[in-house]
Amino acid sequence: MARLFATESFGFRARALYGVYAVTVSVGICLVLYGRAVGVLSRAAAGEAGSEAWLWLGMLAAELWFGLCWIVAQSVRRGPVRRRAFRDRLAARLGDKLPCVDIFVCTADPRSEPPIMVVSAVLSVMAYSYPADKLSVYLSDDGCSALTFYALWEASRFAKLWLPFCRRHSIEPRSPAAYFSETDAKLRAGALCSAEDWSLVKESYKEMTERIDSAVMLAKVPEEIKAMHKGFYEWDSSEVTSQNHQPIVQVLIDGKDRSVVDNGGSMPPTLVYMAGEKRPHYHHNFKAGAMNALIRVSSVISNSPIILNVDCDVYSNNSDSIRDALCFFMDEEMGHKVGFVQYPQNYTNLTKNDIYGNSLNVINEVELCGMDGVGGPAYIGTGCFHRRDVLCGRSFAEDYKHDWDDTGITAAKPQERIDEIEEQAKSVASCAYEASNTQWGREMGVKYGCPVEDVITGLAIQCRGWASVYFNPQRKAFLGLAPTTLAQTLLQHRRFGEGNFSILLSRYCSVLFGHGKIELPLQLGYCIYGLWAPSSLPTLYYVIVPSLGLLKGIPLFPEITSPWSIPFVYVSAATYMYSLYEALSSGVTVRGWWNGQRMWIIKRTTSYLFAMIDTVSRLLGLSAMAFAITPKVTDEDQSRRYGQELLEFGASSTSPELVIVAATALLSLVCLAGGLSWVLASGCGSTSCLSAFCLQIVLCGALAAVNVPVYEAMLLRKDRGRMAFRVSVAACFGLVLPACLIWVNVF
Ligand SMILES: *[C@@H]1O[C@H](CO)[C@@H](O)[C@H](O)[C@H]1NC(C)=O
Ligand SMILES: CC(=O)N[C@H]1CO[C@H](CO)[C@@H](O)[C@@H]1O
Repeated sequence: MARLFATESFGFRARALYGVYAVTVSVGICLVLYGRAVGVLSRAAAGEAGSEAWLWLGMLAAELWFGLCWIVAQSVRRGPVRRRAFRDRLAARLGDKLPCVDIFVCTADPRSEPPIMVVSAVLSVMAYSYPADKLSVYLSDDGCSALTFYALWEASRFAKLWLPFCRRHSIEPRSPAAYFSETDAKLRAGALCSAEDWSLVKESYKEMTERIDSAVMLAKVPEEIKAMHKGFYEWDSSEVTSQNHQPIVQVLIDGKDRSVVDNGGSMPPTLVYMAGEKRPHYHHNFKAGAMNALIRVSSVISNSPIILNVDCDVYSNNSDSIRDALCFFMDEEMGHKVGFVQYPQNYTNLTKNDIYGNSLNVINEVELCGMDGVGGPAYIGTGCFHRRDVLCGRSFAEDYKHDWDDTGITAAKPQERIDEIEEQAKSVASCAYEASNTQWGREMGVKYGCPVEDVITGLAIQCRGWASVYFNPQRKAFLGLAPTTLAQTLLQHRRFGEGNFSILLSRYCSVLFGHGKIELPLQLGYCIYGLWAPSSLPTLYYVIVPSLGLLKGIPLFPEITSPWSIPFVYVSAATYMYSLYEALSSGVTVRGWWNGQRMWIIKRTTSYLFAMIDTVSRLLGLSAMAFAITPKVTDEDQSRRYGQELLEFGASSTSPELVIVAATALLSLVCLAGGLSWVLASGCGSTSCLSAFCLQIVLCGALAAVNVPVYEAMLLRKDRGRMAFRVSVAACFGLVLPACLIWVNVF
């Protein structure tokens, strides 16, 4: 029987070339470390320059760490694979005998995630080309906001116009916001529909947007609308706040009810609003708690065997994605092993040169493919299809066979009225339910207690024997919104860094937890992200100490004329060339790569530093876990600068992150200028001096070059996104100047 999917290897065009690269760089790293160790010993033995030996020891430690990170990163670079799905074979085999699918959309806060954006995400997944009676869409509102409920209610009405329109004209993408943001002429040409039909839908979308936006602005649902759905009465009591409220489950559309017919004469999918109960004395576990409540609520309402979850800032860009994903689950030979199918996280609103290095291209195009080659990608929390069984804690067994015929409630409980189902669903979304059923968050559902709960959940699934599949089609299936300011980017990475580092330190550390259950390269693959946060210290050392050394005339690298400098030069040149190659082959521009290098340093010296401090202080019990949502709102002015690829420092903001960015940038510049003038004015009068400081000058010069946009923001720019004057002053007089003075006088 023909397979439903194919797997092929790809990668460095000539595998042999990759082998040469990997072997020579490994040898180079060993020589660097050896040369460094010899240098430390000889300086220690020389005695009189005692402090120099300590500085060399610090360099040795940093280089050991970078070498370790490099080796870990190679674990997923040896055999990346790509998957293809044969949707037409699936159709030929199954016809319309498809399994039911539940789709979970999670939102948390109507201020940072505007309801109109959530509505577009929901509409885009409701519009999948899939039998509507087999599709159920659930929105979890962790902010328990009447405004979000109102927006969803509006969406349930607009869906009756939108879904038949999508189907009639096969339009793509099926998020109305994304669709109507294209120019009219282009759309009309693509959609091939009558002008009246088209303007009717467009007008109606515009009106809905205005109603929702004005309700959000007034922070109030219009009185006359409240009477139109019983769900609004859930917010009548003044006791309902986002942190303290009863469980709310409202079925807005019952897709099984044949009397609900959309304007095109066919049924829309089921649409459910849920806000899991929150009480001050119960821990609600953030998104993981919401996901688990969704799993239970949906088991009462539709109980589909396949679950897709997406974030609320993501929309579906391909109405056939469900069928693609099913090819992996339903393949006769391998399908029964597949626990989840992960799609990459792609963004719509990246600028050409990706100023904040947010594209995740290398992760999407290289690392996740590499993990797939050695056992399966991590679960990254959005754009992922799971088996319900797997999410609920089932272990894999060789004889596992899913009976696709009898799962999901298509017409079950016809005698039960919606109200009864809602009551039942509310009881499983209550705090008391989890308190009495303590396996949730541990053995069942998404795991609790970590800011990146998705990753450990996926790891545990793989450790229970399931394979996972990474599917990265040419045409992207899900498109989300990337952070568009520096502050948002740094916040997001602080959370990533903290989450992955706490996994590394917890009992879920992939090397311990996965030992004997998943392959070693996959165990190491998970560590790549865990090493981000602790990398902050060696990076800071490398950014600060060689620059200061140059200022004072302390050589920290071998002389360029000595053979020991060769491995330094080779390892840096080869790894940077390879990283450029990897970036270019993943669709990043050269400037994008360069911007990525700047962000690499900024993230490591700020986000990951704070991530590490947060993690350690949490482990010591000094602070509790927080879950920072990256806001998806920017003002027009900021968007314009984002479009122009100007770094956004927010002229009035003065966070410690910004002071560090300014200080490290300034330090490189000051030390480069000071060092160069000193060397060129022949502070030591010969070429041997230049030779001793050559590598340090190159490093310091590269740091200064990569920071040029930071200097511009501090000194030249006039717009509202420049660096605040106070930040520059604080960095200059609070950090850089004292550091230089102390350094010059002490060492
Ligand atoms: C999104 O889908 C459209 C087709 O509707 C396609 O042309 C486009 O390339 C897709 N976007 C991405 C980023 O793949
Ligand atoms: C929501 C959001 O931030 N959208 C932005 C995406 O990026 C473009 C520029 O490329 C901005 O104009 C949008 O405002």
